[in-house]
Amino acid sequence: MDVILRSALGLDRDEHETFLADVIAGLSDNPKRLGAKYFSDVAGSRLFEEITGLPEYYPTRTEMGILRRDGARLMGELAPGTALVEFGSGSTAKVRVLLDAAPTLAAYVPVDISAEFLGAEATRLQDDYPHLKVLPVAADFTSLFELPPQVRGRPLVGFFPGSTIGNFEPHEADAFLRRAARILGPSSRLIVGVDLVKDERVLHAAYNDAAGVTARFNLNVLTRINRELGADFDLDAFAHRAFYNPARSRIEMHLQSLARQKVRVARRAIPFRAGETIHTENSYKYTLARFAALAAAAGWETRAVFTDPAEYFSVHALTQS
Ligand code: AVI
Repeated sequence: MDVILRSALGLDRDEHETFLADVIAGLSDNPKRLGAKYFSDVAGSRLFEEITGLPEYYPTRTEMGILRRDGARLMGELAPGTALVEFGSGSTAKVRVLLDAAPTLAAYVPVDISAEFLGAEATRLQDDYPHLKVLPVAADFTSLFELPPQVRGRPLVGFFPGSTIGNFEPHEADAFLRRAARILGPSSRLIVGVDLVKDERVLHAAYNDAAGVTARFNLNVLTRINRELGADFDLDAFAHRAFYNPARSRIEMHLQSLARQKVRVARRAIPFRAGETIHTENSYKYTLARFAALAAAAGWETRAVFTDPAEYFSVHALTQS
């Protein structure tokens, strides 16, 4: 499981209204678009978990390999009482590798939008690491939030794995890094997983797997809109399209209308031309230098970078400059 699990547990009334407003606005736009955050209902989260184990989807296992090999060096020397703060802790698989590599860590703060999910994972983790103070925070890490009082004044290390930063637009990635600096405070550190620019064929395969799981993941957003917003998308009339856009260094995911058609969403008729697409996700790929520059502009100095031998994926150890 990865960070995308974080909002898998259903929407409250306000979130439902926001979902509807976002869908209507996105489908009325030109080109049409939908927010990638809406992938993560229960089915979408399961499909994403399946994606992370696909032979073509290298990021998860490659990052895990780097954390296993270089976890101790990534964490470096830790001052007594150091706390680890994870942004969007969908699953604890990756942080467990860091906790094992840094047994002197005093506290772990998983920050996640889903309080229920967070509670279950945090309890399991607390049982497995009894010496560690596990202090979950239910918050949206894409806005400012308060750390628990127990970690204020402690040395802090942030952790943001999975190249989730690649799903942010560059200005959002900059804003995230600046916010993380404010939340973690002066002299803190941040460990970030970042997917790298590479042979387009490798990238293409990772988002167009032979088993069609990524296609089901992409199309699932339409199933969700049908179910939760009373829409009538015909899933056979749309196809998954994912391709690398070299000018923007990003994988783009789209859903392409296979015919001229009208779709009803909450009593509105949304027209589609044959071939028209809904842009559903971007996954930015960085070079090491480009990510270091992004981090530097947001106030983070690169202390060390670890990659796999093929340089498919990178994990950056940053300190506040
Ligand atoms: C969650 N995120 C880092 C994934 C990615 O690779 O951008 C989401 C994903 N979309 C399709 N496959 C995986």
